[in-house]
Parts: sequence; structure tokens; C-alpha cells
Amino acid sequence: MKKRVLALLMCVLLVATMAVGCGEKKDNKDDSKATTADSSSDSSKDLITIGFSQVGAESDWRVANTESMKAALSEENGFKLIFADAQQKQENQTKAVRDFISQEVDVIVIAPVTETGWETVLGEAKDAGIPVIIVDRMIDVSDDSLYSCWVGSDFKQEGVDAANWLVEYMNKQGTGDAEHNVVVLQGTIGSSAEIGRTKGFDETIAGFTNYNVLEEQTGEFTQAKGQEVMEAFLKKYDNIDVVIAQNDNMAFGAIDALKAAGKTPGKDVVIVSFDAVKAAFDSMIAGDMNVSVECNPLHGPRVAELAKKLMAGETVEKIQYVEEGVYPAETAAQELPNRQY
Ligand code: GZL
Repeated sequence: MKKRVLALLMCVLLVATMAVGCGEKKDNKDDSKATTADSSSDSSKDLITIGFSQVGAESDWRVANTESMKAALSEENGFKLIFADAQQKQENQTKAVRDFISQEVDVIVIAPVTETGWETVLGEAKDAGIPVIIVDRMIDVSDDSLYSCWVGSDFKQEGVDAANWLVEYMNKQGTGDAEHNVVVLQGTIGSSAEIGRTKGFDETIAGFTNYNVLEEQTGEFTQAKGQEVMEAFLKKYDNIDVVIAQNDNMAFGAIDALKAAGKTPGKDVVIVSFDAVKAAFDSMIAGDMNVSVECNPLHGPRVAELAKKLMAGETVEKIQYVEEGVYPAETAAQELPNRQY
């Protein structure tokens, strides 16, 4: 009898021990889940989640812009970045913004491919209470409460600076009064960079009747398309002596087309470009390009600062221009070491 009682007691003891153990494991499991949740909720609580819709990777400028944004919107700087590359298609940006809204990000940042088509989706972001920062190119909306602020360049001024540099250069060459025949490789049609640079250049050069703009056509801001359009221009016109390329990558394509046609870019055909990326300085040092009008892509730190201010409930300045200059070939060698992109 005693043995049975003892055996029974042992069984009860064993079952009790197992129950407590599971409980502990469960509790531990719960605790571990709680710990993970706490730490992840702690970490997610601390980090500002940014949904960033980028135009694409079409140019050296864009690559530098993306690098600047990713470096500034890093975890060590207090951000969780969700990055979406639109591959130069606005429909991809609209989808990305809707994804950000469904993920309930804290701030949406958009580098818009083109200026129009933003009312609906930004209305959805506003209804969701998510602030929007526009960076680089601008958007054209009737209600500017759809975005909190914009950081970028004065594209029209860039176009004016290019025209003024060209006229001054030709005057210095002693051909200021001669007839000059200009072709323009435009950026993505409808993008602020294209709209501003075209308007600024065209309106300024129209004041000089000896400058004839033969044709303007988009090279989509890419080197390949820029070369293709320049080849077509060379088949159509035999008197081109100025090429305005609305970014350096299209200028590189135009330079290749001119050399293939037996021309000497930088000498018998003046090459005026925009962006002023490092490769443009190499091209100017090689004598292929005459000037590059800077377009500063280093928006990351400013966007990071703006996002933190918006999350802190501060109001921020609506329109914020970045600093830029004009870089002629004559100073390219001394400037190149200072270039950050
Ligand atoms: C300008 C930017 C333009 C660059 C191009 O701010 O939007 O897009 O000039 C880039 O190189 O593709």
C-alpha cells in the first residue's frame, strides 16, 4: 500500500513539475515575445518610419541623390527607411505612396517624376494624416496643403544661368555677334527640371537674335537616349555649333555622337550641361564639355531635419532652395577635388 501511495505521490509531483515547467517555458516564451515586442516596439517607437518614392536610377545625379537620402535617413540617425524606386514611371510612385499609407509610415517623401497627377494620392495621404515632403522636382497641385514642404533647385534660374554663360563665352571667343545654331536635349518632359531649364534658357536666349534654337527634344535624362537624339539632330542639321544638354548624362551621349560624326565637342561644338557631377569635371578636363550648371543632389540631411521637425509638430518653411553654382571648364581641374558627388 505504502509503495502505491509513494508511487502516486511521485506521479503527482512529476505532473506538477511538468506543468510549472511548461508554464515557465510559456511564460518565458511570452516573456521572450514580450521582450522582443518590447524591444522592437521600443526601437520602432524611437525610429521615424519614412516611405521614400525615388524617381529611379537614370543618371549619376540620381544615384548621388539616393546615396545622400539613404545616408541621412539611416537607423543610427533615428529613421527606418522604406525605399521605392519608380524606374521613372509616375504610376509606380502612386502605387508606392499607397503602400506607404497602408503601412502607416510616419512621413512620406517623394521625388516626383513629373509635376502633375498628384492630387488624388496626396489627398489620400492627407486623409491618413501623414505629412509629405517633396524633394528635388516640384509638383503642380491646386491645394498646397497636400504637402508640408519642398526642398530642391531653382530650375528656371539654372536655365537662365546656362544662357547667360553661353552668351558671355561666345563674346569672349570673339563670336558674340555671329549666328549660332543651338539644339537642346531636354530632360523628362513635364519634370520640373525640364520645365524650368527649358523656360529659363529659351526666354533668356530669345533676347539674342543671332542665337537660333533649331530644335528641342527629350533625351529622358539618360546617356543612351541623349546619344540617340543627338545622332538624329546631326542627320537633320549640318550647322549645329551649340548643344544644351539638360543633364550631364545626356551630354556624355551627345559627346559620343559628335565624335562619331567627326566633330570636336568642346571646340567646334560648344557643350553646355547641367548637374555638375564628378564625371562632368572629367569631361571638361578632357576638353569635351565647356560648362556644367550645378544642380545639388545632396538633399538627405535637409530632408532628415525636416522630417524630425514635422514629427515634433513644428511648422517648417514651405519652399527651401539648395545652394548651386556654374562650373566652367577653365576651373574644372582645381574644383574636381572639392566635389562631393
Ligand atoms: C534635377 C533632377 C534631374 C537631374 C537629372 O533636380 O531632377 O533628374 O538634372 C536627373 O540628372 O535625372
